[in-house]
Amino acid sequence: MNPRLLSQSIKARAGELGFGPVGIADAARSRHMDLYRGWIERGAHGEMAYLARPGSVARREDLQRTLEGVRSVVVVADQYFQEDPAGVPDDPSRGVIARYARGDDYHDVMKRRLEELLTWIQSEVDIPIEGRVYIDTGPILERELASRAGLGWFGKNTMLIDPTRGSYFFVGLLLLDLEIEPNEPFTEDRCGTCTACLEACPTGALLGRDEDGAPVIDATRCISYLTIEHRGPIPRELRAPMGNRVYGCDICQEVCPFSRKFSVPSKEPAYSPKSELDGPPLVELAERLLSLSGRGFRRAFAGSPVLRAGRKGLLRNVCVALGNWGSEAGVPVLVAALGDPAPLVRAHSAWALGRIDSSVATEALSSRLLVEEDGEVRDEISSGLGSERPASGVS
Ligand code: B12
Ligand code: SF4
Ligand code: SF4
Repeated sequence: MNPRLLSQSIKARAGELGFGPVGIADAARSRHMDLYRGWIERGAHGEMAYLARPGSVARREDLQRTLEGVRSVVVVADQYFQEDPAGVPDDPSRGVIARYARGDDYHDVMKRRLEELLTWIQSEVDIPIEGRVYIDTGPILERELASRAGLGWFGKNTMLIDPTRGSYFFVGLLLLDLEIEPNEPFTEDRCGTCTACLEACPTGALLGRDEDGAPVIDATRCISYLTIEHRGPIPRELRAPMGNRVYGCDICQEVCPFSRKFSVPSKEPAYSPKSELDGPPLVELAERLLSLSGRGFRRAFAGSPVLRAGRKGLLRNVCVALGNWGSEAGVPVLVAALGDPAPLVRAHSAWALGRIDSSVATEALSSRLLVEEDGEVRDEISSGLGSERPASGVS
């Protein structure tokens, strides 16, 4: 089949499978590796070691290292926008889970459909062809390929933005050793003088554009990183700015005029929010998590993106949100969390109790200090009680 016809029929088939928009990129080497390497050298990726491994950096630069003979990349967008439930995010007693994580895991949903597309292409062309499906997890610069396939531009919030649909879409790739007519790259910057996302980011993670025009993020300050990827304690100065965001963050998309104007709810039923992840009351969510073991958590949240934070990580985040709410109604569950087997959970519940002006909270902290053996938890309790770290109550 000729490359132009092939491009048209692949796009039509991908549209039937629920993707849109769809573009084709050539398989040339990345033009932005200096930026990528500089970002890693500055440590802006934090604990996401998979982004820095030398072999995987080389694969990001050159797609041939992933699929020998690759000639084209089919880039699909999958729209996932969901409206917030009434009261969310303004009600501090409820947790906000990022839109992408309220339904089923997009990796599974998109992989099935992209594999179907690959099988269909293999049956359409009369020569044997190789293909590889990638959604998010491979060492590939997905957004660079998406902009080369004409899908949109890099906004100052670092998201790839489609000028007529906004940025609430996932990117999926199909690498093929087949020549397909590529789209024109998207070369404009439509942000203009707008700086809404830079002003709205509560933690100052967005640093604006560099001298080449690339948007820069310090991922170690981003709430999405802190609540999903980061495994240890959340830096104290970033806890209050997290507000009630307990998993991921959409603030820099919520304020973007393109997303505000064009986002419409996704038609994919698998992305419909599950009620327990759609603005859950913080107390209920904390009680549920405390009642689950690590294995119970994995079973209860199987197939959901929130699995990635793990039981400890999610409880840590919920404790921070309870502290930010600052209500006495959160004290009983935080006192229960102060006895959790995980020091990370105990430390964050101590911080949260320290922010709630209540005698029950103070008494719980004082009693725990008598038996607590973990140094970091003791530090959190002491600073929650507003004192220096006292001598250990245990030998
Ligand atoms: C690591 C990662 C993160 C990190 C770091 C985010 C970041 N901005 O880099 C954290 C955990 C913070 C994160 C958060 C989120 N992520 Co994320 N993440 C990724 C991942 C796995 C790698 C991104 C990466 O390599 N970053 C390093 C930077 C340097 O690379 P880059 O962002 O691609 O930037 C390029 C440009 O700067 C370009 N460039 C260089 N020079 C120039 C010059 C000019 C003029 C221009 C225009 C560009 C340009 O070069 C870079 C390399 O190509 C991708 C999937 C993938 N494999 O690409 C998903 C991905 C970017 N994430 C995604 C999503 C949905 C999110 C969240 C919205 C989730 C949430 N709600 O919490 C947030 C958004 C936060 C934000 N504002 O970025 C989507 C984005 C879809 C879209 N429309 O853009 C992706 C593509 C996953 C997917 N397959 O759909 N994420
Ligand atoms: S996702 Fe949230 S914390 Fe991260 S850059 Fe955007 S607004 Fe800032
Ligand atoms: S909020 Fe404004 S500056 Fe930020 S990405 Fe959207 S248009 Fe660009």
